[in-house]
Amino acid sequence: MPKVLSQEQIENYKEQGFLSPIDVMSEDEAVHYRQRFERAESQYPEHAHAEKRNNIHLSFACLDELVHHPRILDVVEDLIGANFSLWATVMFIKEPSTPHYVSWHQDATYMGMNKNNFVTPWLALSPSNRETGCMSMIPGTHRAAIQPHDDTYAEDNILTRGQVVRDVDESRAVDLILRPGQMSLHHAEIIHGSQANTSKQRRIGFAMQSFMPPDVHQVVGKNCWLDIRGENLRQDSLSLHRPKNDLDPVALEGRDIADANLADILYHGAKTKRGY
Ligand SMILES: O=C(O)CCC(=O)C(=O)O
Repeated sequence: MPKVLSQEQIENYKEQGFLSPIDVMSEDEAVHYRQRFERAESQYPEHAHAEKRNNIHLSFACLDELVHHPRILDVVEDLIGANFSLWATVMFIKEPSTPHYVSWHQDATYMGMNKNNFVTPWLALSPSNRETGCMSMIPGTHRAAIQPHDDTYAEDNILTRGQVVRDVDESRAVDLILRPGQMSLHHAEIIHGSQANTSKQRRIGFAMQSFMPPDVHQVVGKNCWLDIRGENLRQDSLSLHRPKNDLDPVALEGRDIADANLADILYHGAKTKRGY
């Protein structure tokens, strides 16, 4: 029996490869989280910037709360079952009137897992729409194999390698419009991307990338995990500790290791490595 989603929503996710919008919290509550995050960001800028955007939930308590938000976890459970761990997070911020974009890609391409039945919730902490540069999905593309990606390293492309799938039928793209406090969820293999932020406000999206069931294992490189729901999930690898407060030294130590491991995975075999 699903906890939050209807059977129809679950079927839609399986069919389309994404689900959106899902209400997580009120707009007021989201503004509150945004304020807490932006306070921490300006107080500790060395822990949160464009090149220090991965695993940020290990630095700041407000983001740790979000990756444990019961409503998000209940929706994840409806999609992938009751046992899962968190692989990483990415804070995707597009500053006002900036050219940064995300090219068409499939997340799983460089994540190095044995199978790709996992899911990424993307929580909006600001309005996410065409003007601010929301994500767009190509429905059903998660059901085909991983497509060839060209690593462009294009300057304004905020993906690690600037990787892109060519010849995408953009006429089929669906924009995921979210108010603060809503999330979308997407499958590891769906083709998606996002355009530049042409508005006068920040676009802040917190990607919990990704929640994975216990039968998903790292086969390229090694990673650390934060166990989220279920028991004895990841005995074969380093488990991370939750921050008790901002910049909790034990959690931070885990972040340093997790960030380094993640970079080794995402740039495995690459000729060039960027700072994010
Ligand atoms: O935030 C964006 O615009 C893109 C995020 C993305 O590609 C992802 O979460 O997988």
